[in-house]
This record gives sequence, C-alpha cells and structure tokens, in this order.
Amino acid sequence: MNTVFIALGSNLHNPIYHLEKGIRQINHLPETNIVKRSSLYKSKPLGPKNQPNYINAVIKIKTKYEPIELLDALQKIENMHHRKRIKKWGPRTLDLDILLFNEIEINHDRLVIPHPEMINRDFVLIPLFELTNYNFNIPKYGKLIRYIWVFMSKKYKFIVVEGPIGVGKTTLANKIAKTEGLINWNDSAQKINGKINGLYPVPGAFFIYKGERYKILKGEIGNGNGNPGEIISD
Ligand code: A4P
Ligand code: MG
Repeated sequence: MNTVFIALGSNLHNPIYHLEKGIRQINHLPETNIVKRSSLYKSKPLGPKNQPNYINAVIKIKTKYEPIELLDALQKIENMHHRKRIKKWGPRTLDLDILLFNEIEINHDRLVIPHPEMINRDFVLIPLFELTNYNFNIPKYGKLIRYIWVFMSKKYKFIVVEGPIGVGKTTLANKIAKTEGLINWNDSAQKINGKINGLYPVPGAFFIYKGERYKILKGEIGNGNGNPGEIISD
C-alpha cells in the first residue's frame, strides 16, 4: 500500500460540507482508506483577497492507486463538487492536492510531488504536522518543523505548548526555541500550572494543543492580531 498525504481546501458554498464530503468520497475509493485526518483550519485566502476565507485540512491515506491514477480519481471527485476552474488561486468548492506520495519525487506534466507550494503554505504545513511528528521529513525539502517555525516566528507573538504533566512539553518548548530560525525567541519556557509552556516573543499568537504526542489540534491560521486561534472543529 502507498502512503499519501492530501491537502483539501474549500471556500465556496459551505466549505465544511465540501471538505467532509470530499473526505468521505476519498475513503470510498477502491482499496483506499483514510488513516488519519487533521482538524479543520480556517485560513485567509492566499492569492486574490476578494474571496471568502478558506477551510483547509490534510488527510493521510493508504491506497493501491498509483500516482496518476490517484490524481485522476481526485479530479473526478473535485468535478463532482461542480468545481469550476476559472482563475488561478481563485475561489473553489473543493481543491484536492497530493502533497506527498510515499517518499518519492515526481516531476510529471500533470503531477509534481512533493507539491511545490506546500512549504509556502501554513494552512498545509500545520495540519500536516498534526498528522505527523517532530522529525517528519519532506522529501527534497527537509524537516517539516523547520518550515513551520519559520512561519510562526514571522506571524505569531507566542506559541503555547499545552498538555498533561510529564509528556514532554518543556523538551518540546526548548527544542522549538533552539530550532534554527528562532534565534530571536526567548528559549526559556515559562510554566503555567505545569500545563502550559509559552515561548516569547514573536508577532501574533498561536496555540499548540497536545493530545497523545505533540499535536496541533486547533487554531486559526493567519490570525496575526495577537488573539488565540479560533476553534473550528476537532
Ligand atoms: N498538479 C500538479 N501537481 C499536483 C499535485 N501534487 N496535486 C496539476 C494535484 N494537482 C497537481 O490544479 C492545476 C493542475 O495542477 C492540475 O490539473 C494537476 O494536473 P487545479 O486544482 O486544477 O487548478 P488551480 O486551482 O489553478 O491550481 P492549484 O495548484 O490547485 O491551486 P492552489 O495553488 O492550490 O491554489 N488560500 C487558502 N487560504 N487556502 C487554500 O486552500 N487554495 C488556493 C488554490 C488559493 N488560495 C488558497 C487556497
Ligand atoms: Mg489543485
């Protein structure tokens, strides 16, 4: 079975409906199963600004499909959502992008993997992080976490690592602080009731919640006004 990560995005006609339906349709493809799905993230539009906010998510699937077959299947699903391709980076009912396919690189007319824009999009990187881990490697590009921290240090005032006592919040906070690209961060994690570590200072705000391991579960991306992330859905 192939392991594939797919990014979903929608900003028209009830985006959550289109995302949820798209996820179910992918799960129904022959010899294909969803292994994990991220939370839904609300994000400001990249590209033309005169369009609604997006809802984005990432899923991890196992499939017997080969790359181009999978692309065909996903485009069929997009078409079922009456997706109209009008303008580049314009509004859409459902966009399905293949981010990663096993660990391979593809440079085909119709398919480039890893998806070349993924490293530039926090609405892709953060849900992907939710499904993976601190050491996750993006073929060709390197550590996922590096790209995330570069974004965060530009956008957010602080990062909060929250979770039960003894799961390794301080270790994570210290790792984050020491990660290349975060040289302006205060690397002393501040403890609040033993449940939260904060890292200061960078512009904006972001929450990292923690379930079993280091997982970002919730947060509005591109908030940038110092408020905690808005909770959309678990
Ligand atoms: N293609 C090449 N590589 C891939 C791949 N890895 N996965 C080709 C999927 N498709 C791939 O895509 C154009 C062609 O890319 C396909 O025919 C396929 O052969 P498209 O979806 O038909 O057309 P598009 O909308 O012009 O391009 P694309 O790349 O899907 O748009 P983007 O770049 O994804 O931008 N803002 C926020 N906040 N959230 C969003 O999700 N999305 C867009 C769409 C703009 N702004 C956004 C968001
Ligand atoms: Mg697309």
